[in-house]
Amino acid sequence: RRVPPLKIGITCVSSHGGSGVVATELGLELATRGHQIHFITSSPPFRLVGRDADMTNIHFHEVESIHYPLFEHCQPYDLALATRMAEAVEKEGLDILHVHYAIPHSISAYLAKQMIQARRPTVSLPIIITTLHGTDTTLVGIDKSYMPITRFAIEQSDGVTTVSSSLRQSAYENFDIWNTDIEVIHNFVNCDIYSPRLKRSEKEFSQLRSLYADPSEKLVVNVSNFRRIKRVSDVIEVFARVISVLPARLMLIGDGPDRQMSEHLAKELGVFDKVQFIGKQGNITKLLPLADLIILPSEMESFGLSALEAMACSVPAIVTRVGGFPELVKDKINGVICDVGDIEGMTEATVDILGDPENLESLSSNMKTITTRHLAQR
Ligand code: GMT
Repeated sequence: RRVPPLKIGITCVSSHGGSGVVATELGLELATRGHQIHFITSSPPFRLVGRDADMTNIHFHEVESIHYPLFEHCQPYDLALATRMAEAVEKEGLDILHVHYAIPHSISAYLAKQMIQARRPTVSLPIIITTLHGTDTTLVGIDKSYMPITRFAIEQSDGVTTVSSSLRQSAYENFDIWNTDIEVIHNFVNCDIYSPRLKRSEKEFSQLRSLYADPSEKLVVNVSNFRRIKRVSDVIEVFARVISVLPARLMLIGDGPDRQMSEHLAKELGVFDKVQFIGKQGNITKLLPLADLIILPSEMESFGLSALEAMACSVPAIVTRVGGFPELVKDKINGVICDVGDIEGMTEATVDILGDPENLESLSSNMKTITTRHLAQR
């Protein structure tokens, strides 16, 4: 069904995180289909910066919040956002405000709508779509200081989506909103940019890979924001056991609060020279295809976008039995699912995959078919 061109405001966390990635990719895809996309964010979304894509239908509205000494501990960004949203709706005639994260984005959208209704009753009101990504529902949103307002924002939205069935269930349970219609729309990746050995010759591929591992070594990867919940230390523990069995290197992409502790652990376990902490990277689509395996041992993951990104590059994933992971990874078919903290289980799975070329090949090819099917259904 062809949808007439719409004017869509998109708000997301622009500095980091899978939710911003999904929001950006959605905006880009909608723009290529002729819709006018208006990002209303504090800065241009990080995946948009330097992206070689057609920006014809993409617009950006920067949310500037003042830094006033009186608000030393609480710059009221959500109010500045509501103001900018209302302006964008009035000026551009936006049909939809699609917000990623209930807190604070959904609340700002609600306020914007109220402002327009009160001041400009002739302006048609936008539809508010809220996409829940996880932390807003499973952690911050259920903190008692935010719970009632988050529930209110979800209930006031015209449409609510979650990135996995597991997250929908948590939203129903945590907020007791059983009468709210929540649609599950799984995260997705753009297979034109996430693909095995992306448009690169064997020579170019080997050259790039040699920066991170020797040809005789397997390359294991983890992508995270180094928050405690990501359990990067488990990856290092597993890796330290694995290299006593087979030659390998570990590439840790990302940065955050646990990075120092992780570096310390790698030193303590005597594997620091085999672990590369490469920080935040803009060229993740080039790095992921270099890996043989991704390990994501998170304590919670409403979806686990990094697993899907790696899988789209034919890299099998070892993940934990939490949140949305089991909706993406099929145990022993396109990856392996272990319990949280099961270092021995993850080590065994890693050795089984990396030490057996046939197993690795079979997981990779199964995964490609399943992932492609999963994406094509969207
Ligand atoms: O996991 C984070 O710390 C970042 C957060 C975000 O804002 O991107 O991730 C959440 O949303 C992603 C995109 O939908 C999901 O892939 C992640 O699983 C989810 N994180 C958690 O549920 C902890």
